[in-house]
Amino acid sequence: MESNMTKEELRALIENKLSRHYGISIDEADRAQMYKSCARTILELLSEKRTKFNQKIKESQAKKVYYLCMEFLVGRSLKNNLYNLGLEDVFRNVLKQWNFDLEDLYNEEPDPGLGNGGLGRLASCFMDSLATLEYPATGYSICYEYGLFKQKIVDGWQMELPDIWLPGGHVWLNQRNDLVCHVRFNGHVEENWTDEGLQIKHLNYDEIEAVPYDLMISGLDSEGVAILRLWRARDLNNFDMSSFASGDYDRAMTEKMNAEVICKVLYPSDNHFEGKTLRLKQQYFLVSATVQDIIAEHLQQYETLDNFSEKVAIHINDTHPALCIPELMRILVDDYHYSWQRAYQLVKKTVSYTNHTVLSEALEKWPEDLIKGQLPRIYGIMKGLNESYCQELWKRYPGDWEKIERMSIISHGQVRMANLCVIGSSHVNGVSKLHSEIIQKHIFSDYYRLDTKKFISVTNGIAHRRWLCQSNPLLSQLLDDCIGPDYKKDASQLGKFRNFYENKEVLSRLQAIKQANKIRFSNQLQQNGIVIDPQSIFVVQAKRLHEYKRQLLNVLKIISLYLDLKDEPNLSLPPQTFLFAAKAAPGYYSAKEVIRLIWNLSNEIEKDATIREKIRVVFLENYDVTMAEGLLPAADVSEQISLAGKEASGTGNMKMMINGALTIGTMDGANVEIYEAVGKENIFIFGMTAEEVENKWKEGYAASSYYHNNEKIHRVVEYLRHGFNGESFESIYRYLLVGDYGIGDPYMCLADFESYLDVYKELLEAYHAPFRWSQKALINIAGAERFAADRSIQEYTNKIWNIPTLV
Ligand code: 26W
Repeated sequence: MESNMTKEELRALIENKLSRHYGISIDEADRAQMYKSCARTILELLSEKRTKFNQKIKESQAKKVYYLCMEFLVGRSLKNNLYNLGLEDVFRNVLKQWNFDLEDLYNEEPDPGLGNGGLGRLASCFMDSLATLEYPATGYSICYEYGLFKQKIVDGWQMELPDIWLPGGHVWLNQRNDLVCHVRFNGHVEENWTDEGLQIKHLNYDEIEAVPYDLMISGLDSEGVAILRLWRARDLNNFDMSSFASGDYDRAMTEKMNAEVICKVLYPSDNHFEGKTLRLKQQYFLVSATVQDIIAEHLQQYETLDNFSEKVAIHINDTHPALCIPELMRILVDDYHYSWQRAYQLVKKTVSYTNHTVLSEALEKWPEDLIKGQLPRIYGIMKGLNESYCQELWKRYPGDWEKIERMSIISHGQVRMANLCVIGSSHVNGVSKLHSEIIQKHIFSDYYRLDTKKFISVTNGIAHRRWLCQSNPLLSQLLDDCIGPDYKKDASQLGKFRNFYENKEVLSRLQAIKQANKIRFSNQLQQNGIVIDPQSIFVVQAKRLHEYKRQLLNVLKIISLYLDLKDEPNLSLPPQTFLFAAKAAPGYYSAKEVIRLIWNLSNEIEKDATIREKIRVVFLENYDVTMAEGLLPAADVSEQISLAGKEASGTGNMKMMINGALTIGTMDGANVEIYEAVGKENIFIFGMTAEEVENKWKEGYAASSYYHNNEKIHRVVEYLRHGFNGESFESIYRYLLVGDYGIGDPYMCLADFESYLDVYKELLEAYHAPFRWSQKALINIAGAERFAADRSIQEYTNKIWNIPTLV
């Protein structure tokens, strides 16, 4: 939607910001000042819009959704807001007259890395949809001072540098001193029976301030503005004046720093639970401040909490904010004197939970003593919840101690957060059909049998406005020309693109667009001294580095092709560029080893002038949202090759699909639904199914049998064993064949290798027929209609949050 703002109006607004904040006029402004002045101009417009939207919500008394997540990977804001407000053209024109390029200003903005990967990016895509669909929504998270580390590769080894995003990112944050609240840690709990019943007091606690910073997210062509509220810890009181006065400055400062360290840095491990005290503090800090904030807002409007669950939906994104369940209990029982039973009912009706992973090492289990020490009152409440739940179970399953133990919240000195979430929620959902089936059948099977209706499935989706319209303007234009612009707000319209399946002009435009995006990305890389051939096939695997995602399997395939070419240099192969982008958790040694392997393979191939014409490997440093926006529209092939049953959904698969890449993948996560959407002709599926993987485990898996019995596997593994580029890869060789349990790699790379290679060869064949390939791409773009976050959000509002669609 085009806005009707005139150039004159915009000029005046920007000039006003330059003058107010810097005391300068246009001709004195540098890029950074201009970027911030544009940002402030947008904030002003968003605030006005938000005020109107708030008014409308208040009048309608609509139910509100509060989305809690330890991570939001928001990406840059300037472009997103300009696009959604329909202001890109007028800004571009005005800036041009002042000799500023809008693209340059976009690049002034740091990309806030307030998340690790899939979880945090999904949360941000959902905020975009909530705003566009005009639901009253607030996301809650922590304002980490340092986001996810910046990755640097030094001689193949990943190094981590701090992500300092606030100097450039702060401009988007609105500090709300009017909404500061207090969070209490440590101390002890005293219980006294009085005439009014049991009085519970939390004494000798340490208290810190939680200061909210709001980030506004505009919807497209809508009145909606969503708020992402980020909490920062502030310690105003704990300054030890007597130490300071007596000259002990260090001592005066330490306590203050200890408290503020809570929101210093995002934990960089994805899918791996570490059990650190500081992380527990972060979690409680987030939920305590958030629940207090939600309650205050509710009371201001309704003056009672009796209707809380009718007007409020609190969603916990994975188990990390699970402590909001006992925190809400605490406030209802201790501060508002609800009975335990009534409070529990309100909590269960208000809270819902999404599970995002089945990996056992990702499941959060906190030591009981740690929670008891850090959060004594919360601990007491969790014990209470556990006891009453076990009593209920005892009535239902008398004598079945084993089952009751499995389903309890606290057992063997550990507090199991996933169990707490299931017990304290109205609904539990998985993030793809397959994943939801797996959680019902495995990790939550006891609960599923007890209450089948509690469990549902909502397949993930992506913000197609960001991942198609903004990052691929050429494709967006083609779609406008073919099916009209309505798909921007209603992604189901994308399906109409199928009508152009036989249209040669559209298909050749599609091809030209992919080519242009590949050139655009190659040029971007060239600025960093990396040269790739935009005429080659771009084969992209971009995601966190994890064993289950099997970047290693991709490497084994490339080695196999490389060895083929070494044997037969004239082998007819279309030129291919294998692009890897991945951060490894800093302490994840084997993941870092895989990066080292990729980096060295890349160098080894570069040495051979003839081979590097045909295959080239590039490791892209420091993958983030901004890089993804350039890379994903340039992908020809999307690698989604996790071991079936392990990837909950995947969302990169959807982002590449909507940009016309073809998927080579296993029947895992949302790949299964991509397969259903496009049909077997338009996707390259290989490997074991989740069920076959399960059976293989039961049969007994031994990687070495593949090594001994399969010539191609043997050759590739031997190559690894001997090392190359002057480096040894003995550890990876051992990982593949021996592993921790003597049976080899638990993610079964070798078991899927042969079928992967076969299907990859089919893919190369298919690439030889460009017209057919374009048809397949077209079917993928059209088939992406069902992978929009808007559709996911409609399912959440209908099936989980019970919020009627606003009219
Ligand atoms: C406690 C450490 C930790 C940190 C992050 C455990 C688990 C996580 C996340 C839940 C992991 C994650 O991001 N999962 C991904 O979620 C995406 C959104 O639903 C899915 O698309 C991915 O398949 C899933 O891996």
